[in-house]
Amino acid sequence: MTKNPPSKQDLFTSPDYYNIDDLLSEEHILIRGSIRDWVKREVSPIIEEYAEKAECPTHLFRQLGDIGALGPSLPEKYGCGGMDEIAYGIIMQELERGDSGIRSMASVQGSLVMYPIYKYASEDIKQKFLPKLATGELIGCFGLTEPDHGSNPNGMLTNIRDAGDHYILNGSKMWITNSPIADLAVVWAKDEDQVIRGLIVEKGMAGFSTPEIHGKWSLRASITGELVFEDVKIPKENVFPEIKGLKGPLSCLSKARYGISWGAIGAAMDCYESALRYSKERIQFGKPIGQFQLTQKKLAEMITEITKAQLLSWRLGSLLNEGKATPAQISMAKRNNVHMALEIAREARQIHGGMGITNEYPVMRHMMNLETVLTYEGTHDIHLLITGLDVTGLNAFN
Ligand code: TGC
Ligand code: FAD
Repeated sequence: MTKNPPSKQDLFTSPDYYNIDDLLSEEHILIRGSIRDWVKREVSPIIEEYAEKAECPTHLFRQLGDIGALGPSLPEKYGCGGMDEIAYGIIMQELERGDSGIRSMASVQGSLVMYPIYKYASEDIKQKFLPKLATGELIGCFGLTEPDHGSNPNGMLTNIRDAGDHYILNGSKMWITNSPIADLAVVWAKDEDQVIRGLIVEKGMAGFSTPEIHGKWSLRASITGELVFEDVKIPKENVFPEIKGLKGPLSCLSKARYGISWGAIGAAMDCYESALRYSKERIQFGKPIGQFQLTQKKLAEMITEITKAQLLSWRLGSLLNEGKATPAQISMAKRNNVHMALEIAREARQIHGGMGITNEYPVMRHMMNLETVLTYEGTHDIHLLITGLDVTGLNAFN
């Protein structure tokens, strides 16, 4: 993979229109600086080529471990960072500023694989997997969605059957980030009583395969696949003992959705900064396009929406730190901020004119990525209905 020419420098600084940095601790600012430096050094120079070739930069997993981006808010005794929720959010913001696919690598590993193992597995299983997942030596994936059950995971068909000293797993999962390169999968399946259970499936288990999904125009630097289970023998200790029902996987999604609310801000900031810079450099009708009122309207609305999103995620992080955030509050931030970022990417693309569709600028890549982010971890409309249910008490799902 060739690196970009040195002329294509990453000049990102990050806007802070409301002095939101004053709400952050010194540690938060230090963490942000170190993740930002890493993204500038390791992600920005290669990301366009990887996205163009639809290849996942798997060599970055170990580096994500080195910079503390894998499970940053889980306890240090398992090799994790022990950080607060705001620090976790800031890390996701900086990673997604680089590319949503890089943030996906970290948020799936931390929130969807390490978190359920930490929260629901036995101590032996935690010791076996968490330290190696934290360093990126092991890669994990999360299997909830099925070919016929996306927004409605409760209808899942994947099932486990008790076979004495082990379980037998059958079924399939679809659209699974990292599945073709994963060493283990956290999978959700129904038992004989139709109760959803969580379990760990390990690479190499007989009857387990992970075919890759090709042809994505979005999240191209992230690898996606299926999980196929044909009479897979699962040791009993790999099944989470206590957690039962949909709240198991949904509790993991709450963690990841919160991270995405910050990540989307990163993508939006990158598009905004690129558009702002371009608007001052690009001359039409004898003046910079940034001098036209219509361009200024776009930029003014962008920075307003970014600022509102920053405040939303910061406040949500504070509520999470205090143990007070509700799943519906998390839903609102995920939906609002991803939609905001996608709108900004589209407007920024317009400000760049024809150049906006090329890989000279990051906006089209962010825009295409955000189409996935709008859909995964609960679609935009599902999150609207979660808020609708929360404010009316009336359930649109049943
Ligand atoms: P419902 O009856 O509402 O809830 C069932 C149980 O779960 C509890 N609960 C939650 N618990 C923790 N966190 C949350 N966010 C929770 N939301 C609900 C709820 O209290 C209840 O508990 P209990 O004790 O009463 O049993 O369930 P429902 O079947 O009506 O479904 C509701 C709905 C539609 C909101 C839910 O199914 C949903 O969120 N659907 C969207 C599916 C989704 O988000 N899939 C994501 C797949 S993973 C993914 O996309 C990863 S992308 C990774 C990347 O690359 O970054
Ligand atoms: P559907 O549920 O079929 O929805 C189609 C449309 O119908 C949507 O617009 C939806 O909003 C709408 N709709 C559905 N129900 C309702 C309703 N009740 N009211 C109004 N509108 C409704 N899943 C995992 O488990 N693990 C992963 O790692 C993972 N990674 C992913 C990576 C990528 C690149 C993608 C694209 C998806 C990934 N997903 C993953 C799956 C993702 O979570 C699902 O795509 C998402 O939940 C939507 O499910 P679906 O695609 O089946 O769409």
